[in-house]
Amino acid sequence: MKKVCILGMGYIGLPTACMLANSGYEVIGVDVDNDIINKLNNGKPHIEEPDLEDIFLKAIDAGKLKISGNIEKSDIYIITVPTPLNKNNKADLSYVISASEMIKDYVNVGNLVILESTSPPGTTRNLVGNIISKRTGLVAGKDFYLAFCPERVLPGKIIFELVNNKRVVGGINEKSSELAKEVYSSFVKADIYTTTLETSEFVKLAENTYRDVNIALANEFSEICNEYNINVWEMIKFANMHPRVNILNPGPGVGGHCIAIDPWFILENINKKDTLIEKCRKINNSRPFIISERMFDIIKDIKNPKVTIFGITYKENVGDIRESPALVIINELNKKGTDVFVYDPIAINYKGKIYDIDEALAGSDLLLLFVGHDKFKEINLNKVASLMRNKNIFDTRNFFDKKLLKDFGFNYFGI
Ligand code: SAJ
Repeated sequence: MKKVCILGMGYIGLPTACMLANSGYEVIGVDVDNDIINKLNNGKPHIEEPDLEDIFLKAIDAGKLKISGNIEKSDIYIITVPTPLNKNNKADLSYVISASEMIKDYVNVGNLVILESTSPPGTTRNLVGNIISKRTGLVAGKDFYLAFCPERVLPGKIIFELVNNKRVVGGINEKSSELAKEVYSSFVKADIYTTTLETSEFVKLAENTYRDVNIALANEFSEICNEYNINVWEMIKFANMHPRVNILNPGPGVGGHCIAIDPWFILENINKKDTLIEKCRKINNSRPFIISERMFDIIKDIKNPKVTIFGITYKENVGDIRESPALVIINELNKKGTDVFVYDPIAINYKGKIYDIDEALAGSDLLLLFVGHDKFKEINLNKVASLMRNKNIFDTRNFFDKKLLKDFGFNYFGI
């Protein structure tokens, strides 16, 4: 039985470790965070994700998955650590470097090393590969095998998509690609395609950049439609009836740890200036400021206004608030000394206060809907209307039924 060591027990590492452990591998999941290790060793995943707890407990109970702070000698090493963006819009590869440093003393002839963390093209070869080769004297592709295997899973559907999404894996040579493919074939039901290291690194970035550019176009359409007095949502709905058109939705900005970050990685080491990709990033980054200006316009004549924000996560129905555009708006409101009351029944790790719905709405002058969690569908609009001082609703997601809101006496504002 082959042994796999996975570094980084986060959103990707932990589910992947469980999958491999339940598919016949002996897996050791390593993390540098003692809180995460303790939680996992107490039988509780630290991530909320459908079905994760079940597959985690199955792997632990079968004795196939072990969680630890230390590396163990293995046949396969998989790096799934974060690659955040630094202040200069460059990839912070410090976690990839330290993970490579951690395994470099263990990698032996015939082993396979896989990088799964989203990274700028060239990272697997020039960073991971070089750190190991320099230390061990082993040549990548000859003495040990090296591959990049990006994931494509959607938060909220991670377990389902890990099994059912097609994958593209890139090796430093054909043998590396084939060995990496074999690892993922143990639990992936969809096709797995092989290519070069740098192509697979770029494919991952291109996917998220495509989405970012598409959303930027939708956001630009929304600005232009405002000038023409056209409802952008209706316009997009009709345009998407064309068999080859699929415009995404405008909104209050693009958040999360993927789409708002990955396009910058493409631009990191290139000479080309003035790219479409950068312009689109800027359009999407400007959204919370545009929404905030409109919001101040709605409440400009109200003395000491109280604003209620519904939903502060980076998107609907997830608890993650990383890079959420809502945090930008809250900051803008705080800067202007406006009272902000947040209501979000599923957000986790928010440093500010989250109120219950009645407290958040009592005497409010504006309800700003930032993300449309399914839970908000159960809200009693009659009660909302009775609690608010001024019945203004600014719906940035086209979530509410505009006509219904008007029937309840609300002033409706959309994008
Ligand atoms: N958003 C819009 N309009 C839309 C769609 C999304 O404004 O029409 C906003 C969302 O509100 C959110 C952000 O964009 O703030 C990103 O949301 P998302 O659902 O598009 O993407 P993520 O970040 O949750 O997951 C993406 C996925 N990539 C693609 O769909 C190409 C996922 O498959 C990737 O695995 C993930 O990034 C990742 O880890 O890279």
